[in-house]
Amino acid sequence: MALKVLFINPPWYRLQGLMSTYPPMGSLYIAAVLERDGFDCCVWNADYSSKPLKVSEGSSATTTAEMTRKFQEYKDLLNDLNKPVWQEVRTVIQEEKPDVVGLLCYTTSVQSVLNTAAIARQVNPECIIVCGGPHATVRPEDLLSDNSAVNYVIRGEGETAMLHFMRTLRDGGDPSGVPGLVFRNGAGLVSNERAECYEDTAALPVPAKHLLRHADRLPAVVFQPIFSSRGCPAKCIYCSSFHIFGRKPRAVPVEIVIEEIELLKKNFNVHHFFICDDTFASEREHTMTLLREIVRRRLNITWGCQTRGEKLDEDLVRAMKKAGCTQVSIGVETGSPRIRKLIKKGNTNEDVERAVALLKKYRIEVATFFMFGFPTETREDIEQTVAFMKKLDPYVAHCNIATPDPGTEFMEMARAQNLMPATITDWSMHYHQSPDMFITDQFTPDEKLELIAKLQKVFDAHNKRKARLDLIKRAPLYVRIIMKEKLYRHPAYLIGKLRDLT
Ligand code: B12
Ligand code: SF4
Repeated sequence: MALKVLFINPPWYRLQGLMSTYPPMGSLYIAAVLERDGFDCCVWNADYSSKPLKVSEGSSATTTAEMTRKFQEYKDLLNDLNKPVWQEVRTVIQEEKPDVVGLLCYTTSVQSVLNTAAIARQVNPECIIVCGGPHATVRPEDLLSDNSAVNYVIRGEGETAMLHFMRTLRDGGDPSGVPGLVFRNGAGLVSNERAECYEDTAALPVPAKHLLRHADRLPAVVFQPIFSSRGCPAKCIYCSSFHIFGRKPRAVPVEIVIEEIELLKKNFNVHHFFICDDTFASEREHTMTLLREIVRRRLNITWGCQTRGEKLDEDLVRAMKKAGCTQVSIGVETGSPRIRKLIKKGNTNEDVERAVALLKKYRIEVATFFMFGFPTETREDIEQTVAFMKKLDPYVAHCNIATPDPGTEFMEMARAQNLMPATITDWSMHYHQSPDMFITDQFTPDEKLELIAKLQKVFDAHNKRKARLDLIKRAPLYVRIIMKEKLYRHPAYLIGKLRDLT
């Protein structure tokens, strides 16, 4: 009998009364590789709900203040396994009956991963539990303490290592030689050397979205994310991405991206896509070829992407528009040139202004990310950032609290300035809406809370005004999208989206 693997993205937004539609793409890539080899796989995003919850994902900025307000509720849910969300985790594991449970672990979700593993162990004492993802890669020790139910961690890109691991289990062998594997051995941990990053991107599979649990009941928006490259050459001090993908951009061959788009159109009725590359157009020539191909094949799609200001020039933006681009997200982060230098953003305010102006010229919606609370950041720096946001006047402006994640230069800097403890055991407050972050030493604790609330209010007001105006101006377009994507079949999702405006 084929071994069954259940991949889970443990609940995190759900613990804050929100949901995320984004599927665990890493698990879907791995599941595609395993399926090809005869394994039975199911991928479950426990952060998606069919109930009408507000939708919090990259595109939703109005929920930021709400997440901060719900901090205590989040902590309570995290620590009480009798709550309905954990009962749901138990039920899904009971129904799917996996031999192997694969868990995606971010820094914020360590406790949620440990809870999910404990539940899986209760349901089936024999099952094998393996974790991967950004936090598991940098700090496997947090998941492999003596009382944890987790058996193994696989560091880095998981496709090849997980295949190797599963084949060994199938053959009744000992997986301890799998590259990137970390496991307990007596009092300590053994950590095998990682394999190189997937250099041959042509060998990467199309993510197996059909293996999502109840794929036929999910709205088209769940199927939107695709990738045209892995890896980002920039060195922003707060970013963890390089731990998984390295710094060398690796483009996915154009034919594979096109094949994936066609498949998603045909099988899941997707007409709008989100290209989630860390930095879209890192490899300009590859991107231009992809754009030309989308036009040549008359794919008739719309799409969004995320990139850096200096990557955009007029020829590229024109080609993006022609190929159906409707929305671009840019990591602006700050309006203060001093902070921009400190965080090694590697570009200037002028680069960002130029990019935003270009996108507006071609009527492409601009979403922007900002961060506050870096070490030494002063009131004046913050005022410069707010002024810059207003000057750019984007369609969406995300207000984030700068968060030092493990393995980043930002964490080292914070520790060197005594702004972060040397040892951290509870990672549950390490996220961009957490009132425990905002570590600059320029304010008293009360001033910080006041400032965070004020900033979130300014950004929320900006976003709601823009979204309401847009809804009025482009009502017929939204009706068309609802009809085309058959969103009327998912009223809970639509209500969740509309709740963002309240
Ligand atoms: C899209 C995205 C989101 C989406 C969806 C997240 C989701 N649920 O999947 C949204 C917007 C909801 C989101 C939210 C957040 N995100 Co985010 N996000 C991303 C982004 C841009 C792409 C994720 C992706 O699909 N990657 C592509 C896949 C193929 O890569 P992957 O997931 O890493 O998978 C590979 C390996 O990790 C491994 N692997 C993954 N899962 C598993 C499981 C097993 C069993 C095994 C063996 C291996 C394995 O193999 C995979 C294939 O090679 C990444 C940046 C990035 N480059 O990944 C940031 C990133 C993951 N996010 C990050 C952060 C900080 C957050 C937030 C904390 C932000 C916040 N609110 O404060 C939240 C946390 C949400 C949560 N659930 O805990 C950080 C994570 C840092 C960290 N140390 O954890 C990243 C790396 C960004 C960065 N530049 O630093 N995010
Ligand atoms: S541009 Fe984005 S992905 Fe690249 S290093 Fe900076 S934050 Fe990370």
